[in-house]
Amino acid sequence: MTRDDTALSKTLSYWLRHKPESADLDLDPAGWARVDAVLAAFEAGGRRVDWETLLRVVETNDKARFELSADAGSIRARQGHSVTVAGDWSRSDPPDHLWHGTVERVWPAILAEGLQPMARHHVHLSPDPDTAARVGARRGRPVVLRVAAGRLAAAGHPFWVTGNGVWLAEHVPPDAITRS
Ligand code: HQG
Repeated sequence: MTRDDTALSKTLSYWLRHKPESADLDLDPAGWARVDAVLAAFEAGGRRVDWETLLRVVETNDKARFELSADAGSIRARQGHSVTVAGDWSRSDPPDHLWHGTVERVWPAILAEGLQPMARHHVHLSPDPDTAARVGARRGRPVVLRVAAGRLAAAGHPFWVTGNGVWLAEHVPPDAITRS
């Protein structure tokens, strides 16, 4: 992604995950906004973005953060919301292990109370340790945690997987976490 596309992606994340009202956008219950309203919001903010540019940001986004509806009339964030959306992620049986990347300073809290969703709706888990290390590295030197997802699922904890391979859980108790 170019620098401009990254800036657009950040603005879209903010609108579609956190503050749709800041751009006068209405999200439907599943988190969809109308594409024409999004383009109008960019224009209102003094940044003309055309449809081809928006499509490129959706298609080349490094983490496939956004998706377009089948008719390409609507756009939404795939996950990571703080606004309430009724996710249509699929409930799914996870692999035996999933991974979470974090940093040293929060490890004592995680050890005491497990992984919490914090400002998001879900705990985000990665399918492999390398991805988790990249997630953790956003905040400092990464600490990678292994989560016994298969055992939790067998004990009745729900897991969901998003269209771009991010696993979601409600909470991960400390006894299911191993520091790797
Ligand atoms: C930590 C990005 C204290 C947790 C990434 C993390 C990912 C606790 C932070 C996606 C805790 C929350 C999600 C506890 C968890 N006490 N701290 N009990 N439990 N934490 O950003 O997983 O670019 O909400 O370890 O790449 O870091 O947005 O979650 O450090 O895929 O698309 O609290 O966000 O993707 O931070 O990242 P976040 P995350 P996007």
